[in-house]
Amino acid sequence: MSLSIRITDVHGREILDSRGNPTVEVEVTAQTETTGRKTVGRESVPSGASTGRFEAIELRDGEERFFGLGVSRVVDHINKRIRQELVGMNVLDQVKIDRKLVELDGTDNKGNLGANALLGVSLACARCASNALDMPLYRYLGGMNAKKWPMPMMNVINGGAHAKNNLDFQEFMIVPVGAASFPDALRMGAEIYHYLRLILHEEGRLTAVGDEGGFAPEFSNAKEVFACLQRAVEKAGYQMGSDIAFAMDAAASELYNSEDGMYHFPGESRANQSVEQNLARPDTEGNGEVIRSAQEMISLYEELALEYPLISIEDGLDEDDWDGWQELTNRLNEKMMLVGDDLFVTNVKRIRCGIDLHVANSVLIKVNQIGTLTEAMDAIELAQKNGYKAVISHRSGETEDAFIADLAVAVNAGWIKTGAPCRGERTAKYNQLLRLSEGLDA
Ligand code: 2PG
Ligand code: MG
Repeated sequence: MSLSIRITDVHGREILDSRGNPTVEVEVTAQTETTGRKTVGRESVPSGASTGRFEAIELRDGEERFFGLGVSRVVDHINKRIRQELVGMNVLDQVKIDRKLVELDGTDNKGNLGANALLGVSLACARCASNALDMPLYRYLGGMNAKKWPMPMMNVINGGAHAKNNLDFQEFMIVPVGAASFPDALRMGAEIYHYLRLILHEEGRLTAVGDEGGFAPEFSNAKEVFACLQRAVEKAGYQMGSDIAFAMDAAASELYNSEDGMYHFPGESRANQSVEQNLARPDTEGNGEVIRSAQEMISLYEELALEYPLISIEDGLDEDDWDGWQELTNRLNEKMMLVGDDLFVTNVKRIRCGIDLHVANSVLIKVNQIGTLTEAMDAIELAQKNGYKAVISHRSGETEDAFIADLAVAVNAGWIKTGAPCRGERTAKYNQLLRLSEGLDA
């Protein structure tokens, strides 16, 4: 007889995320048949700012409260439609539960009940199951083979949609590739983060932080940022390349203009214009606006990689520029991780397309881009089986939930990006990894 832990209740509520916007929290309660014991699993749902066009739909109320961002309709879906269907199901049947959720929604993009409704319930079921089995979540999700701590990519300078500065690229990350353990990796990142604050302060730059906990000062362009990061790395006593590498998320879909097929850099343009004598620059149009073609974007990445130990570029080009991505992959595939975020949106159909076209070599995994745990794990499996790396990722709007830390270990992802080593919603994940790393071998 198989173990039966029946769902007795599903309860959703509206809570606040790290940006102070409403999001969904779900509690799933289940009862173990043999013992009568009741267990609760609670999970919440993150939210992006630079969202991909092909992501599953995050439903919002669109009414006056919370400037239209309320999720009371979503909560209603959870407490009525979804609850009604799930009560009585075995909480251990994650795949069946997720299929049921997808079927209940009935659309391709989860626009009916909302990916935020589905995901909250899906994750809370997994959490409830692991609690009921008295098993750590990573062990429940990954089984006996879950063993590897993920290398953190720590976003210490924020730009793009995550900050109000002139930086057009969204994320500048430090990666402690020389670390021997997760605690070492995190310590190295935190030390550099503090030296970075000191250096920014000495240079008269702002040390206020952006959405992901990284600093958000004014810089004119990516090269200036990396030069500053290098100063922080060296001041902290680390070797560039062997101890610390760099990674970035260009979030290029945010810069792409489909009308002219070019990438526009409004921040860099403003920064150039504010220089007293606006000297003509080779990459500047007559009107002072900085615009780059896909070819020029790739050349810029090549230049950056020549100067700095840049091991990963995420969303280097637009989410629909498959030709550009092929070129990008041809030119940089051997040198670094080319991560598809908006490009793949954790969707097996798009990842399959990328594999067939030899586009990118890594996949960013964001559970809320697709809406159920099973589909996210399918995406990870497809990527890994085809030699693509899986980078488990937070969103810029987060909660104190640390599910993704366990997920990264469960699937032996090897990589996680979850912001700066600062701010509770980011450190929640890192601190959970510290706990988990005590029991890991690799
Ligand atoms: C990204 C993410 C997370 P957002 O683009 O990779 O860093 O940002 O959640 O705003 O999409
Ligand atoms: Mg991204």
